[in-house]
Amino acid sequence: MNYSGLKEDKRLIEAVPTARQIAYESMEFFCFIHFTVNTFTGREWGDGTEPESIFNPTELDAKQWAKTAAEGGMKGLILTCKHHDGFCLWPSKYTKHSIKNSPYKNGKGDIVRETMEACREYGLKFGVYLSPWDRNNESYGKGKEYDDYYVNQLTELLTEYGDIFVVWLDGACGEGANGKVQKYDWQRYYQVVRKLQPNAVISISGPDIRWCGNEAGEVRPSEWSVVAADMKDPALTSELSQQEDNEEFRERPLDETQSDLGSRERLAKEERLAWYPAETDVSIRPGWFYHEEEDDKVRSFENLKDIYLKSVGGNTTLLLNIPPMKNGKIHPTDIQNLKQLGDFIKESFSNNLVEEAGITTIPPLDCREMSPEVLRTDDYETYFLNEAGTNKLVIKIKWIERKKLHYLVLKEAIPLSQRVEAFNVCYEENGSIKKCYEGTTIGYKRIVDLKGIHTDSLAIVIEDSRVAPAMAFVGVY
Ligand code: FUL
Repeated sequence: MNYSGLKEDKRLIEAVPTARQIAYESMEFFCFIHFTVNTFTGREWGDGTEPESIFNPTELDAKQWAKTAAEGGMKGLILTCKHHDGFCLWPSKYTKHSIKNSPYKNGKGDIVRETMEACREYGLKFGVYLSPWDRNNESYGKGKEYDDYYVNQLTELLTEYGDIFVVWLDGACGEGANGKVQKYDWQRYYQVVRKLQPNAVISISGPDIRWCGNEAGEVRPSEWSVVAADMKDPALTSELSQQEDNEEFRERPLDETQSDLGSRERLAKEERLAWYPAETDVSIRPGWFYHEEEDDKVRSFENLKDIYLKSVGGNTTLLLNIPPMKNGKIHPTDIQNLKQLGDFIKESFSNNLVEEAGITTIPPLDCREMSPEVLRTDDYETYFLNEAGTNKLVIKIKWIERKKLHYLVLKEAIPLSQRVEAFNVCYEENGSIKKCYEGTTIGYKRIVDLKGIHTDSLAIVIEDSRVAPAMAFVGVY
């Protein structure tokens, strides 16, 4: 897309991330654990009538969950403390429908605590999923009475389990036309989170992180973190997931109306813009919960790698679901594929070849205040900001000898918003310049697959940007 005809719109870069959004985005990759009565009934959405007696994981091992996540390269873990069926994995004071009336540890167990402690042990941050849609509690549909119940439960989770890095608010509700109607008091929920865990992001039906719009691991080629502020309205996510959750829904691709959320044309008529970055949420299996019959449908390492590169490398965070089996452990196939992914991430991105290369820019701004040398360090303390009014920038990387190159990692200085709209990557081979990639957005991070090219010089050509580009990091591996 050539934007040179369109006027620069400074509003587009006025939307910037909060400190808590930056902290969350920088963690990049998280584990989702879906575990509840559905694991025992074989369903995806429980109806709330399941007896507590069926919940009996005899070998539950939260340390195994945390170890699997850490070895898979994840930095945090989110547990379904209560799914739509209303069953609580902690002994909530406010309902009988919980682990305390199940055979698990004779009613003395607390899986939220076990998981939180395991996360601490393996260096993961811990987050909570507390489904607003509750098919068990009789106050559901009674307005404030249910809001009180929800807030009480939220308060338990946010005060008794240490630091929480995210509260994942699911907008799903399958009550249908004749079902119960509960108008959630979202603002009240948000206030409780802000008060009790000020560093936590509130995602999906919350104001900090948005749902990418599908559950298939699909990522927009141009993912913008600056979108219309209206997108923060939780009615939007609820609307998108009103229907019965099934494999067809989960594999549903994005439709055209959802493919462009942030181009200049798309935002031209929007009055209010916001920094509202996307999260890719996807399961390692067809279902969100474990079903034995899906043991041969676990996503392969190659598939997981592809999703990782496109999502984390496509300006979204990645939330990958790993559902434990009935016994409370993760299946060996899931562990194995995830371990391969973790090893791949570790090996692929550990040795930044820019460290041993010369780095220059056109236009050259190589004065003390603005040297491209800062692009070697992966932080936002220093960044390379092009001269005001100059939206084109070439970053050249030059080695003494030819190297085999697999991946290029680019990061914008997102504290200055998201600016780059079009770029390409060129390299030199036998005296001629070849283009090996053409892309649009960068944002928090773009990973470019360089497909093992051999070269001694690489050029990143930023062709268009909303205003002068501000780059934080360049890595070549
Ligand atoms: C959806 C829910 O309906 C699914 O069961 C699952 O929890 C997924 C992550 O979100 O909205």
